[in-house]
Amino acid sequence: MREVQFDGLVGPTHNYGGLSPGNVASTLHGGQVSNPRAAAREGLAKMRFVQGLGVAQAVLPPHDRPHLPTLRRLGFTGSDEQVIAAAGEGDGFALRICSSASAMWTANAATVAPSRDASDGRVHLTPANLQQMFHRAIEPQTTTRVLRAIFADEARFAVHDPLPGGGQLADEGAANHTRLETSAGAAHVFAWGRCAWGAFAGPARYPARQTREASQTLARLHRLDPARCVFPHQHPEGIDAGAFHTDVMAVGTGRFFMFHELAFVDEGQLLADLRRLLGDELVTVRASSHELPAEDAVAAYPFNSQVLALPDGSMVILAPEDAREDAAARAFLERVVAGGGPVRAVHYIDVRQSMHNGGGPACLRLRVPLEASEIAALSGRVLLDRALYDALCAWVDRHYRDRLTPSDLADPAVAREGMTALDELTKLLGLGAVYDFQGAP
Ligand code: SUG
Repeated sequence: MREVQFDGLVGPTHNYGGLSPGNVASTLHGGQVSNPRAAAREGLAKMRFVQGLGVAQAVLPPHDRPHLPTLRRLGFTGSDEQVIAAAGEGDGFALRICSSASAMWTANAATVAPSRDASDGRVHLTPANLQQMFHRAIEPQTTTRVLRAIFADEARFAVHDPLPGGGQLADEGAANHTRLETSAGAAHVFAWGRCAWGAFAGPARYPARQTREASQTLARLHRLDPARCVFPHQHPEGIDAGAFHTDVMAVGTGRFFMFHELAFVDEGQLLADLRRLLGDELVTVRASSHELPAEDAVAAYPFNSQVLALPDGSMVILAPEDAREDAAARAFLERVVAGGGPVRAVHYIDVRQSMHNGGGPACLRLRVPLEASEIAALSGRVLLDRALYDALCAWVDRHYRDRLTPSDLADPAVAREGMTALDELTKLLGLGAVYDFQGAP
């Protein structure tokens, strides 16, 4: 089994809309000028780097934005041009919440279980409903179509509908899920920030996004052994410091898990459960607030790194450039490498365009553990090789602007350019019709 990294291609409307309260970077950079072309190129460079390490890398397409069907549902009428112009009036908020390129953060696209952990022997994917933020709640329909186009073989893959139930089953996808594995077996860590039913200690300043009930439903839907699932509570102080998803303060894969002391409320219980399920092979590294203040963890994102298992069995961390520049974050990552565990090196990568919206390397990828036969059964041309990388770079250079402000979204040319680009992309990736403007069902 190999963990395939499915990265989201950054969409042509990548902009700083200031749309995510509780996501410190999004609020801080709201209204600034973005560079969609540079953002897409940074993402592609990261994918190329990962593939160069010998790790399987794949791509997921961006979504069509501004999303005209949603704008029409909000009551804007007339031609596409009229809809966009009316939604852009005043403070342009309606247009902004329908124009984010947020589908690029594919750690929030879905939650995934490998076939070897599911009792029916299939790979399970549930697209996240992303109920908590309007601009993200319009992603699941297209995400479902895209995943069904790629994971089309129903004998091997089950792509479920997003969870029902509105805010009570609010689900943010794999950003709150970690699969660990040793020779003793696998363990699934499903973290949550609030309960739909029942009392809990919640954050005071910022919203908690994932519900415990959503996490429990995913474990059941994916046919996991309940005895191998744990459901820790995200620390409310961590959320209030800006850890809106678990992956802002914790990351792990295989036999390695690192976390900040403000990631979970009861880390003692979590570690005891993991030790019981995974035995002594599991290596954990904890950062205290003294060693790594929460502000540094949130600003520099050392935990929002990719932990990648290389073909020789060793691991590397792919961290954002910002973590190299932050003394405390860098010292922590250096301690991880020096500690004698499976992680042999830290590589730093510049994904600043995404970071300014609160999305680090780990947000930009969805991990899908697949057997070789399952990789061979994927539909479309989504596995990255040199030729696809070159084709995607040329596609970005042909279609993307190098400057975009939230107010530019009112220009109907932005929507037209996006549709032309995405139509071409679906042909390049061999996906068929996945967008509303292509008449997808
Ligand atoms: O949902 N930012 C995203 C960042 C998602 C990061 N993902 C993970 N941690 N896995 C969010 O808050 C900002 C968009 C804006 O403000 O324009 C945004 O949606």
